[in-house]
Amino acid sequence: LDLSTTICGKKLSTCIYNASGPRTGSSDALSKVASSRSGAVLAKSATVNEQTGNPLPRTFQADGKGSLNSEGLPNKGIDYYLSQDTIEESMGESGKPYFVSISGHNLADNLAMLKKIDSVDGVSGVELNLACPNVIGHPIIAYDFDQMDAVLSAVSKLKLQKPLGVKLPPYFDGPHFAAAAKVLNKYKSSISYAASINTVGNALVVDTVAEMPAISPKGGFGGLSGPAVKYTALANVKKMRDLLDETIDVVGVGGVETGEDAFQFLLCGAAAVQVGTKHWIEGAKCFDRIVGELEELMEKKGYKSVGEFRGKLKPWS
Ligand code: RRO
Repeated sequence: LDLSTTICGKKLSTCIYNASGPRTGSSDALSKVASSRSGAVLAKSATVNEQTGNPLPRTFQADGKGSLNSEGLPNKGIDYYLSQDTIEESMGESGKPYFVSISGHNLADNLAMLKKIDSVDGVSGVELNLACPNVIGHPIIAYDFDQMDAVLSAVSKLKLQKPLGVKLPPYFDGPHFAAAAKVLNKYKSSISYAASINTVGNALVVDTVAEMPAISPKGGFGGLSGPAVKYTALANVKKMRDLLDETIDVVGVGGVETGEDAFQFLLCGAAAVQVGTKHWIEGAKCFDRIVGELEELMEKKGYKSVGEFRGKLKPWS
């Protein structure tokens, strides 16, 4: 069976890999992903300098249906994720693509990090996170289409060598899908892929016993993830695949727990599928399990390669 795919011009041995976020902050964690059947390794969104993130408690795993986080970008700073020591400790002899993610506090920070990344050996591409919901006082960039345009305009002027992916928030309304896709298409020569979706911003989990929010930062509001967001994620992948230029790949992410979930994202047109919350809960062995389940399902359906069904969701009429 052929579960391989190509992202950013690099071959991934399997089309399943980790999302930026949980268990991606250190080389120790990343090395576990590299040793699994994950097709690539993607690091935690970085800022220019190391930071500890929001006050604890800042994560909550609700009832197996959803999870909430307001981590506030805890990370070791971009230099850590770009150091040859980190890359070697993380990737070992796996030969897999290594991607970094950035989520700067402002445009200047993002541009400075992109310039740094562009000259580092062993980095296959960069995911620009325009969708973090948890930085206090900073709205989600990709919900402000003028700001999104300004960021991508400045980024495109850098004429980067490294391929660029853009991490998007979930959209919910037709005109918003269209507006986001229009901005991305405008800069298609600078964008390799769009990853949909980041967490659903500003959800609230209430603790009945304590009569308090389940997490502390931002009055308890945080990004919702896990199975609760899978259908929103599938819709975003399908819409983006329909609206984006064919040269921009769509990477699907949101609530993937099983090989069957991954299959559904691939049907909707995802070039690859990332796993965030389930990786957080289960650890890196989730990649072995999910890839195995996808293989089983493909065998049952008689598919030999992902290309045979990718993007082929059948219409009702
Ligand atoms: O670190 C976080 O709080 C965080 C980030 Br940067 C993000 O993009 N999405 C998310 O749910 N949490």
